[in-house]
Amino acid sequence: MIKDIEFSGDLKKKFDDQGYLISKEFLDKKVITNLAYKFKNLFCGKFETGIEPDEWNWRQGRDSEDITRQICNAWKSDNDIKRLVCHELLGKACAKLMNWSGARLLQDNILWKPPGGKTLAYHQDAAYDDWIVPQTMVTCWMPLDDVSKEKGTLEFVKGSHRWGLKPPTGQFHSPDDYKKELKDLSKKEKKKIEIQYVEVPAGGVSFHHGLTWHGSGINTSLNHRRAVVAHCIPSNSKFHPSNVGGTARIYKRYKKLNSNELDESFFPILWTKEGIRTNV
Ligand SMILES: O=C(O)CCC(=O)C(=O)O
Repeated sequence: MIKDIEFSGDLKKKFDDQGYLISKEFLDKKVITNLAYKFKNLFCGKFETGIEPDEWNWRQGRDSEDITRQICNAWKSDNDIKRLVCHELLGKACAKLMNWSGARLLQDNILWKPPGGKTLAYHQDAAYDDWIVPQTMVTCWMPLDDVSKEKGTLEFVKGSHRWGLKPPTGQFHSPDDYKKELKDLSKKEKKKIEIQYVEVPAGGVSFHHGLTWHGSGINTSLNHRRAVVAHCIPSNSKFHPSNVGGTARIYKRYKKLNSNELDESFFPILWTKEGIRTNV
């Protein structure tokens, strides 16, 4: 289903230096076709498990056609998405890149940018998980279509994972200037911006560090741009005992009474070096 990428010294060093890694081959062709078909059902509200995803930011018939469509935690609603985002090799890749002893799924996203589909603002993923200790993350981004700059592919700022963590501000979905926060920051802190576009065939992959600045522009092509995303955290992460702002309002629903432990039913362990894994 997915390729076991060996993170040899060179690839690992590249990730450490750049804050991201891009590869042309990750998903099997069969998986791509099937998941692309599943996207339609999910955004129409047809959930094969009968369970609604945690966030559902675009609905067929309700929202404007040119918005980038997003669902968070589609794995709870669809078994094929679950098989992918909970895959052991995906967890292993994330853990190895981040020098963790294991990886757990914090959340998935499915993203569908239609022709003309609007921007997603530059941000750092780890800025959104201040309700987790340690506040860190790595993201595995898996396009189901060939992606390029003109399709509004994902883009990274090289080396920006060394700039420190900034709390999120501004509008995430469809801002007019999706680079505004990045430009403000680089001006204030005199940072050099070197952008890398993820340009790979369908079934490729990119991994990025939770501190890496990234975003995406308008899809100016006539074709759709779909991606499945897995956001992972260390397997031994806990809930922050007190932080409740932002997305914690949604995800702290899953906090047990008198415990900061993350429940595997909602935050499954994908891989650990001791061979521990949630039976999803
Ligand atoms: O696909 C995109 O345009 C944005 C994805 C993203 O922000 C992420 O995967 O962290």
